[in-house]
Amino acid sequence: MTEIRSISFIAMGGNLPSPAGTPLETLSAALPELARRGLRLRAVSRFFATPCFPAGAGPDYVNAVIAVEGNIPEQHTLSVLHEVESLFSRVRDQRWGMRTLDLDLIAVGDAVLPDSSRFDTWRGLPLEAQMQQAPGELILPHPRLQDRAFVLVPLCDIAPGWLHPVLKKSAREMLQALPRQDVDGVVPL
Ligand code: A4P
Ligand code: MG
Repeated sequence: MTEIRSISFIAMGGNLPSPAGTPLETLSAALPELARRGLRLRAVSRFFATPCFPAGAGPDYVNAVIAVEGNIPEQHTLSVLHEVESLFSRVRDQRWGMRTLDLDLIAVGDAVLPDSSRFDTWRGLPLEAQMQQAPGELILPHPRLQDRAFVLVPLCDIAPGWLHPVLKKSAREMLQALPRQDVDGVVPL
């Protein structure tokens, strides 16, 4: 049976225009679409301009993080995210390629999925392999959240005290561990 968990965090990102407009307009337009599909938005971070990672691989992104409340199974949430990505013309061609809208599940309560050993495998994957391989199953928490200022800065906007269930560090502590220049590159819009 799928366990029920009550707070989820979703990271939003985009660096290409969509039919809704600029990345900022696309992310804004995605919020009511998520709500219309039953996700109860409890908090929305500010929107940030962030340098593309890897550097030089495309235009700057707009990123944000939202908190969603409710007892929705994570597979259902993921399918809602994919549906809303397609609504804004997301085409999956290149892994880590440019995109109109990327919606990633960052965490669902303190769930570790599919289990802690497979989570560790994905988290420990060298950068080269991460850029080639996409997991066929849901990995939670998102295996790269602790490395990314473009996730942690917005997350700290709405939930600085959220505790990573494996690393046992708060969002604020993970952010403080990042290089200063990564954090300074994330600029509120
Ligand atoms: N999947 C497994 N776990 C998850 C999860 N926790 N959340 C599966 C979402 N999806 C998850 O995802 C690939 C597969 O992972 C899916 O089948 C899903 O079921 P995808 O969204 O199709 O592929 P992707 O977007 O290329 O991969 P991913 O992992 O979302 O990419 P990243 O790592 O998020 O990188 N630079 C800046 N500044 N800002 C950004 O937002 N984003 C990326 C994308 C690169 N550079 C960026 C940004
Ligand atoms: Mg994604």
